[in-house]
Amino acid sequence: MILRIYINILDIYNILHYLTYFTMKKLLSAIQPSNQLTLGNYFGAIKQYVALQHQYESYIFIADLHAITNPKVDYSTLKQNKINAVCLYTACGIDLKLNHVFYQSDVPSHTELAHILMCHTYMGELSRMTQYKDKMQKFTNANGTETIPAGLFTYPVLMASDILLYDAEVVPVGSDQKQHLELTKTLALRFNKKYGNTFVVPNPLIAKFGSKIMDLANPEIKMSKSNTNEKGTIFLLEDIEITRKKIMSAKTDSLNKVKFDQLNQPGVSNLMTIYHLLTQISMEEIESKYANQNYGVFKKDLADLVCNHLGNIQAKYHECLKEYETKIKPILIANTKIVNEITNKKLQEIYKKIGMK
Ligand code: AQP
Repeated sequence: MILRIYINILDIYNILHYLTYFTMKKLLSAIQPSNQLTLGNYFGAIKQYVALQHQYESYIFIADLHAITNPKVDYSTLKQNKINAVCLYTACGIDLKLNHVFYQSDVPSHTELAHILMCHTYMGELSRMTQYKDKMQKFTNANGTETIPAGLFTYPVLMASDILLYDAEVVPVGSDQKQHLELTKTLALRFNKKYGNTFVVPNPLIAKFGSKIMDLANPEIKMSKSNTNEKGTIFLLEDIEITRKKIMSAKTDSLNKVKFDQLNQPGVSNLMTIYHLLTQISMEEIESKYANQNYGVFKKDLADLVCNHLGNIQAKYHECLKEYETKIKPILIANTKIVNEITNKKLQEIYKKIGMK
């Protein structure tokens, strides 16, 4: 009896969801499987997808084509990293049946539209992208810029294409992607002005806290999958004892005061942000809770929180991985078919607008 009521509630919930689906605004976002996903990806992106999945028609893909713009990407682990990313999405609470989750390289319209947009983007605009400049610096070797792939330079155009293909209104991202979103808006407006209304102009959705988790070893830089010092990055799938050590040895300062002051105490402020995101306890409350404690006590409590949280995600991830071939892959294949139909239609509309068809 109780079971039947529960099933009925679930049915009603699903029916309501599908009824509102057609009036829902569209959301699009993605993560590159260039390495294992990090705590930064989790707080800046994945957590937002989970929170918004019932309010938007969501397209959340694995950006494998973006991943290969990184000249250091390890091709031998790329396929497994893609699978891991999907299983991590699931483990973190993304419902694969509710959201369109797919691999970018399975949807050729992304690169086709990117070429069209590339012909409407200026070299100067791309040269000003700070992420390109940062990554270029990171990857420049003895040969100077000789070995920087052109794909890294044109990355923001592929990203604009990803977004504009779906008429997405909302793009949840970490704050490092804000400038790319600005370029996407510029390209949409430029195109609409030249060829008539074609693209929806999207807006980034950037969380107040967690939009830029900093590196634990160097809190002046963003935590990244590809940072050279792995001690500064928490990978979602790493051994939690390693995570604990990384938190306990995270760089702080000599003030020994748990205080949220990003300018003067960037290290401890970053740790407080993670603490806040996991507990919802405000910064003021955290400060008063640890007013008479040293950093060691605060770090130990934070390490317990993070390790607990990651432990739960990892357990669900391993369950999902076991079912990848039988349960997850068929859903991805079905999603890919739907998404290809949507994007082919949009692409044909674009070709007509520019006078090619
Ligand atoms: N440290 C971070 N804090 C908050 N958000 C972050 N994001 C990335 N790092 C942080 C957000 O995660 C989403 C997916 O990012 P991505 O994989 O597409 O590219 P990225 O921003 O270049 O991420 P990484 O980890 O720094 O990758 P690598 O090292 O390969 O370049 C985006 O919404 C991003 O803002």
